[in-house]
Amino acid sequence: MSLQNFIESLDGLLDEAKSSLDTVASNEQLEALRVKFVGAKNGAIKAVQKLMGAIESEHRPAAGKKFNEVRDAIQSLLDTATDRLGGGTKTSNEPSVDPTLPGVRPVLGQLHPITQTIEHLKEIMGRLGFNVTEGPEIEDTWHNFVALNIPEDHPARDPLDNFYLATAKKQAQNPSDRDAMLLRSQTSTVQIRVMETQPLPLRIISLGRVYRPDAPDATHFPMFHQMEGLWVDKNVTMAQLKSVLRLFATSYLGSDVRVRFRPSFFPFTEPSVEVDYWWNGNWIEFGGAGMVDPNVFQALGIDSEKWSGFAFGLGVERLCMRRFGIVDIRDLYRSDVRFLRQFAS
Ligand code: FA5
Repeated sequence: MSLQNFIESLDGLLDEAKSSLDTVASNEQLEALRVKFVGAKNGAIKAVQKLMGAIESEHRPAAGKKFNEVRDAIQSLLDTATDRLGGGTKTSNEPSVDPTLPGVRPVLGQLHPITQTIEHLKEIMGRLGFNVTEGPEIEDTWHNFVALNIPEDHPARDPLDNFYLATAKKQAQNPSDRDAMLLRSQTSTVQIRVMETQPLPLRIISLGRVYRPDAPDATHFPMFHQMEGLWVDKNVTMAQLKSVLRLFATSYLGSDVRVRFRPSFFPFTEPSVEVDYWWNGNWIEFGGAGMVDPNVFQALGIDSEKWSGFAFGLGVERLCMRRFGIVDIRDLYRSDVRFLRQFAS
């Protein structure tokens, strides 16, 4: 092949590339042209390169130079077309997106209503001087029952009413087994842990999950949260307990909330009460409370002649439901974002 013919075919190829790449209108067409001109297997450039072998050796340097020029020129035409269609590094000032289109609003997460409630309760109780403490969700029977004055034969310890851990299977046969572990059934366990470790006087709350094999219904769930409160000092009275709970209820549920105390029984308080609020024509129980039983102080080596205290345990879900107007506790745990999103913090 003569040098002249080789140069002519290269010029022809460049002309063809120019006219098609200057007007290419879509990325699909551009891709087809890229394959056509510079495709590694059957591209036109490749085909012309193969012809170089047939050129007389004295003309080969000139042919190689021309080949390189045309190959680079076609590549730069491809780059320009790519930029123009918005596919590559931008070289023109033309925006590749339409800035006048409305933006896509990012979906923001938010705190679960129960988490919001917990934060709110901590804030209210903090203002009343209660410090926040924590305790483990997996407990031994000493903290969950024995130290709380719940005797071995008490129905509250029944394996059917608790989530004993598999390691404690033998508990079913022997409820007095002190090594048995369970998912705590109440946050009152934290009362014991705090009095074991912190100096008196003390004023604490503890918020966390508790577990009971209760059948789910509108107001019961097998996992729920409680807020435990404990105030131990000299001369703590039932009147103070009632004032604190009333203050708490009006701060959290509004000044018009109606609260009532019903005489009740808990092994670890004496006297004991159950605490209800009025909602939608019914009294709803939201917690239990009472004066710390001297037996509890004694189990911990605390002088019950010198120290007195009150304790309370409130259901966090029921407080949250009342505040947000949620009528079925199960809705809180269906993980339906459309439902949960309604309760923005
Ligand atoms: C107790 O758990 C006592 N530890 C409370 C206490 C603490 C009394 C300190 C005295 C001194 P009770 O089992 O009643 O008490 O539960 C307290 C609250 O937890 C209930 O009023 C209710 O609001 C909530 N609750 C109980 N069971 C469930 C459940 N399955 N689902 C949702 N909330 C529940």
